[in-house]
Amino acid sequence: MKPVWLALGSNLADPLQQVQNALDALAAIPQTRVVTVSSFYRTPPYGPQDQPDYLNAVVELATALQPDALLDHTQRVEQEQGRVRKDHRWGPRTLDLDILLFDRQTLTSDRLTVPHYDMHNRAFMLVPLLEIAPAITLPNGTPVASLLAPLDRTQIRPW
Ligand code: J1D
Repeated sequence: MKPVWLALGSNLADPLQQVQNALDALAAIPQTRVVTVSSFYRTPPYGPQDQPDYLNAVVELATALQPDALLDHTQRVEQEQGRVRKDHRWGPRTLDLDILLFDRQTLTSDRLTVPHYDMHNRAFMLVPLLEIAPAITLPNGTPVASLLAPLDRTQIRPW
C-alpha cells in the first residue's frame, strides 16, 4: 500500500454534502482505504472570481492501485458525484479530485502530472495538506511548507 494525497474541491450550493459523498465513494475504491481527512476549509475562488467560495480539503489514502487506475476511479467519482440535476440536464462539474502526491513518485503523462502541476500556487491545497502531513516533502526533497510560505493564506478559513 502506498500513501497518496488527494485534494477535494467543491463550490456547489451544498459543497459539504458533495465532499462527504465523495469521501464515502473514495472509501469504496478497491484496494484503497482512507487514512486521514483534513479539516474542511472555506476558500475564495482562485482564478475566475465570479463564482462562490469553495470548500477545500485534502485526504490521505493508502492504495495498492497504480496511479492510472486510481485516476480512473477518482474521475468516475467526479462523474458520478460531481454533477447535479438541473432542469433535467447535467449541470456543471461541482467536484474536483486532484492527485497532489503519489508516494514519492514523479509522473508525467497525457493524463496525469504528479506532483500536481499547480499546487505550489494553491494555498487552498497546501494548507489542508500540511495540516495532515506537516513534514511532507516533494519527491525532489523540497519541503511542502516552503511552497506555502510566500502565498497568502489569510483568506483560508474553517468551513
Ligand atoms: C485533469 O487533468 C484530470 O481530469 C486528469 O485527467 C488530468 N490530471 C493531470 N494531472 C492530474 C493530477 N495530478 N490529478 C488529477 N488529474 C490530473 C484535471 S486538470 C484540471 N482543474 C485542472 C482544476 C479544477 N479546479 C479548479 O479549476 N479556487 C479555490 N479556492 N478552490 C478550488 O478548488 N478549483 C479550481 C479553480 C477554478 C482554479 N479555483 C479554485 C478551485 O484545477 O488538472 O487538468
